[in-house]
Amino acid sequence: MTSACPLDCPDACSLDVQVEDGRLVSLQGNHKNPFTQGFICGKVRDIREHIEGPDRILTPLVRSGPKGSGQFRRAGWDEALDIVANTLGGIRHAHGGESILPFCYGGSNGYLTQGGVDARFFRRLGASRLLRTFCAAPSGRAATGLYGRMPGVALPDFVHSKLIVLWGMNPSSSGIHLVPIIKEARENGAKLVVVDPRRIPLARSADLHLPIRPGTDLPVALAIIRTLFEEGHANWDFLGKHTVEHEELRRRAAAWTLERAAGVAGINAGLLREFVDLYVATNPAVIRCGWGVERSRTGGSGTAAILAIPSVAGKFGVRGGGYTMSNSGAWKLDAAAQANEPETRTREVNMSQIGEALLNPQGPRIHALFVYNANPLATAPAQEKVRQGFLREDLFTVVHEQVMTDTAKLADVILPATTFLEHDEISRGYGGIVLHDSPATIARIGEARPNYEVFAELCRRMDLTKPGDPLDVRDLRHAVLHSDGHGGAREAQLRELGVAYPSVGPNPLPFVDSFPLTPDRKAHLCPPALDAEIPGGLYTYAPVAETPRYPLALISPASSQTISSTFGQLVKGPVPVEISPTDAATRKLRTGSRARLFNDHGEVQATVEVNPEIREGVLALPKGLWAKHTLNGRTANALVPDHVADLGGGACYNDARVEIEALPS
Ligand SMILES: Nc1nc2c(c(=O)[nH]1)N[C@H]1C(S)=C(S)[C@@H](COP(=O)(O)OP(=O)(O)OC[C@H]3O[C@@H](n4cnc5c(=O)[nH]c(N)nc54)[C@H](O)[C@@H]3O)O[C@H]1N2
Ligand SMILES: Nc1nc2c(c(=O)[nH]1)N[C@H]1C(S)=C(S)[C@@H](COP(=O)(O)OP(=O)(O)OC[C@H]3O[C@@H](n4cnc5c(=O)[nH]c(N)nc54)[C@H](O)[C@@H]3O)O[C@H]1N2
Ligand code: SF4
Ligand SMILES: [Mo]
Repeated sequence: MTSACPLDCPDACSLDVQVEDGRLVSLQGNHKNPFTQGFICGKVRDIREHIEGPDRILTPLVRSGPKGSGQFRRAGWDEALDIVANTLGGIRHAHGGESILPFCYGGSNGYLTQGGVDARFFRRLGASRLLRTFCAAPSGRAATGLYGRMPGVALPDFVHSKLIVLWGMNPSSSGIHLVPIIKEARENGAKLVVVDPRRIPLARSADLHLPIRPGTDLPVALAIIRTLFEEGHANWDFLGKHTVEHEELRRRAAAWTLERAAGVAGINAGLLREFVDLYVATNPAVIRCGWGVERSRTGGSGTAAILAIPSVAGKFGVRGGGYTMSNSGAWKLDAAAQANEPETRTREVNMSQIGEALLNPQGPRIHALFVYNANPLATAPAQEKVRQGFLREDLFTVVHEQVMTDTAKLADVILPATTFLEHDEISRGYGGIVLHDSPATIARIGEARPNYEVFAELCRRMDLTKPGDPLDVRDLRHAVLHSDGHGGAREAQLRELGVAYPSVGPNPLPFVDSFPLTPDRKAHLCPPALDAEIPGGLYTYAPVAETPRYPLALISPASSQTISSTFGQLVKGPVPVEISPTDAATRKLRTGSRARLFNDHGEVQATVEVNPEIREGVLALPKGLWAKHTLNGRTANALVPDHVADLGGGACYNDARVEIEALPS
């Protein structure tokens, strides 16, 4: 049988699933999605350990001990749903709908498991709305403001590039199907540049590596833009025809010489000069902008400035030229078509500040939290506040989950969730441009149920169902696939090819086949809407304070062993914090030492790994760790502040500034 991987990964692999008596035997990649080339990552190849493993939640569970004790008793679905419906009903009656908050993020990128029946339920409850900002909020705002989320260079088209720039993106972990494409391009003579505080695997053989300090992308990108303008390499023909506001961008970049930016970024100005010379001289040139850039105070402006570079230099219009960020803008499908209920105007809560919202709310106090598709104890900033918030005695917490996560352990009621092989799903890639329609392939484990069934049942129990609501999964699927008016052709394509493509096809050429989805179809290089969002305006650099007390920047990049925190239960601990040889020597740390990392937000105790691939002044502890992966049950997020980025209210995971010292042995 065939399926597709809907996890929060750009690639969206197509899969062959071997099943016996409803049980998964094995899983491998197939070629239905040509971009994923028939291979998949190790995590999903081994997904049976997740599906059938000892941490799987098999039945509903109701808390039987003190909050956070991890003591639960088994319950039937009827009893558990009655508790949820009655408690939510009571809270709504006593405190109003806005005292209830749904909490969901990247559990899967599927259209059937998020934003559909769940939206119907929470809209009709009058619940608070969640601002979904863990990821892609600043970069999404930047890409929308500048290019209206036009799809960028299709990843397979990187084979045509002669210069590939990986900027805050590490495909070897977080989007592996780009790696062979880069290899092929390089065999055809392409040069590779990496802009990353770490010497990522692809940087080892790159032509140029700019190991910039975290959070300094904005000055670096502005200095490149300034140099292009000042040295006669701006493409006025392209700028005049396809962009507006380029004069304003030029003005705002004017103060950033290569030397000044290099000073802020902590690199040799000669490296920046080499980059500009290579970029000017090489065509086609593509910048693959990753999500490492956006996760800091000026990450929105930083991403916007990076995305503006190919416009200034006029790099579009040829295959393999331009930029790629997220390609999800290629799709106009709407999960909310399943909701059959318009959006409400209730209070918004930024998920990246959930701890603060639970402890010191603006507006009505949150009395109930319904977590699904997320593991905030592992993934939200300000972990200490999040934990304190979840431990509030007067908070009612429901967690719908597949496995016993750190978050599930703090629930009052746990509901068992199916995995994507056990339920129907529609999903799309945000790297490769492709859509999958994948019915369940294996039998459900234990009493697990999919999101769309749980929320439909809760609607029924709370009298929130209306005539005309799509209820059956076939109707839900139909609502999504037809939500943009092209459903007929799409269904035909799915039948013929096993996948579907948007009307522009899988490899649209920016500024030839597709244009910015802005009202005038031009790129807006300093859009007023973004400008208004930032005190001081777009492209204002405001560095994170590096105090003598906390001189090190802690970053938390994606690891090849998990997808965010998904599959974390399978990762053996402890997971070490990586440190440069210089910083380790100053602090008398060696590989295997035990250390404490600390700042005013919290403390993490971890083992140490000295790593020459990491630049001085930077520590790395992967994102998605669980409590069990460190020595004191805290992870990088215990040190991450909960201030938000300049655009989109995004989390600033890479703004953690810390000190590290050896633990007494
Ligand atoms: N295996 C695996 N794959 C994944 C994921 C996963 O967790 N595991 N997560 C998925 C998700 S949700 C996402 S959003 C993507 C993320 O995938 P990526 O875009 O690759 O993002 P990160 O791993 O967060 O960071 C990428 C790189 O940015 C660098 N970096 C950190 N701070 C800065 C900075 O200030 N400037 C610059 N230039 N670089 C910086 C890091 O060292 C890292 O190498 O991957 C997806 N794919
Ligand atoms: N320190 C630090 N933290 C980070 C980041 C960072 O760079 N640094 N990156 C952030 C990024 S990029 C992202 S995208 C977020 C992701 O943060 P989260 O959205 O919390 O993602 P996951 O940790 O993958 O948790 C998803 C959970 O959903 C469950 N799940 C999967 N499918 C289903 C389903 O169909 N139904 C239900 N009910 N549950 C399901 C999975 O079992 C898993 O436990 O993390 C962020 N956290
Ligand atoms: S996580 Fe990414 S690489 Fe792994 S199977 Fe899913 S789509 Fe493919
Ligand atoms: Mo993400």
